[in-house]
Amino acid sequence: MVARQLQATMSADAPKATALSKAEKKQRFEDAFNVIRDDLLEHFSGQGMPEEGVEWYKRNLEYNVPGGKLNRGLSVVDSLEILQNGEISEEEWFKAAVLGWCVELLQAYFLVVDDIMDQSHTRRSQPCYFRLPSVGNIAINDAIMLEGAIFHLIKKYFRGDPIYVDVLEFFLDTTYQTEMGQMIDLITAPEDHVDLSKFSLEKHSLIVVYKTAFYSFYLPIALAMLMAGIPPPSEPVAVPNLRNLQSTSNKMPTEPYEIAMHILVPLGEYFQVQDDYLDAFGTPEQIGKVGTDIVDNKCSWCICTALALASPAQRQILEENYGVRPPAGVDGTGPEGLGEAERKVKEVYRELQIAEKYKEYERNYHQRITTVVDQIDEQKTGLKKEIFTGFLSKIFGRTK
Ligand code: DMA
Ligand code: MG
Ligand code: MG
Ligand code: MG
Repeated sequence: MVARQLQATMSADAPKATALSKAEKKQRFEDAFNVIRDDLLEHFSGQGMPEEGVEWYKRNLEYNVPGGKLNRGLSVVDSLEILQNGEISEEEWFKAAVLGWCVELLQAYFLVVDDIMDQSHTRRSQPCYFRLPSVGNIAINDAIMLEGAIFHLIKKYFRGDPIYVDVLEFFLDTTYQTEMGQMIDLITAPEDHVDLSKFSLEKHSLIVVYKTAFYSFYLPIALAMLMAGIPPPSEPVAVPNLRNLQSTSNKMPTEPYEIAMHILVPLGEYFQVQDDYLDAFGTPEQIGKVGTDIVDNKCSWCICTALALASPAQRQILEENYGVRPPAGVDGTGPEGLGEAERKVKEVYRELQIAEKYKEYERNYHQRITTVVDQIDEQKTGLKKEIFTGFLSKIFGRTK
């Protein structure tokens, strides 16, 4: 069954990737998920696992992996195609899709545990996985299995390939960086002690670059670069100066992976600022989740920006109402809507025009990233500007 599906995905008369529309490319990528899921289930079942376990694992995979925007996963295949000027064999396409789905598995793993730690309610317009009555704490092991699945798949499809160890290293390094970011995110937001003086835009940059930018932006593009034969860096790639992210004065590096890092780290920062903005200003229908940053006492871009602008009276209101949990049952998902404290914080956000500040930030960031991308020397580096502009246009102005 799996072999047949794989063959169909890879057959010689399959359409040339570049000839497909955006929707068709997405569909093709989504179809590859079925092959990958069946690989994992077949291997699991082959260990002598009971049918009940196979069903459980299948639900874990189907509930948590495929339902997102797929920007991260798709950008592996899209970028490889761009880097090779559309010259991509069926086998290469499928291997890139495997890596793309591995990035989506990593994302699913982080999200399942993130929702437990953030005590979120909904994700991708459905209840968070751990909220399913039959799941609960089993979600923790299920998340860890999603991570394990990545390494099983990489081994299955890349063992013996010259880039095998580099691929593993990229996954391991970015996973560790994400965990560091999640840790700082969590300890900066203690549940029992609100101290707004711990928040600043600098702290915010540090958190979001580590928790989001590396795995969401650098990882997929670096994987595509590896597959395209761009030799991996001999030294670990330096993280750009975070204090300087918003200026164009960071010097443009010359090594391809450093250039990618130089552009993708600010892009990832911008993406997480959008996530923070949408947490407070997006509707649950739009974003598929109910925002929890205010009640969770998170060091979000919105509160950091508000604190920089607030009058003493407004600061007082923020001090009294930020990080205050509403009464049981009031969680923004029911008819009662938001708790009183959260409403008051949002009122201050409105007075301070945080939404307008965000639009301004977005315009500036777009401008800055475009300026840096323009400086890439495609001949010398083997890179293509389009990888970065493509990623930027996928997320610019997003509302979900
Ligand atoms: C998410 O940060 C970061 C990771 C590594 C999952 P977040 O809690 O703001 O994400 P979300 O708003 O999607 O819960
Ligand atoms: Mg969260
Ligand atoms: Mg979180
Ligand atoms: Mg968020």
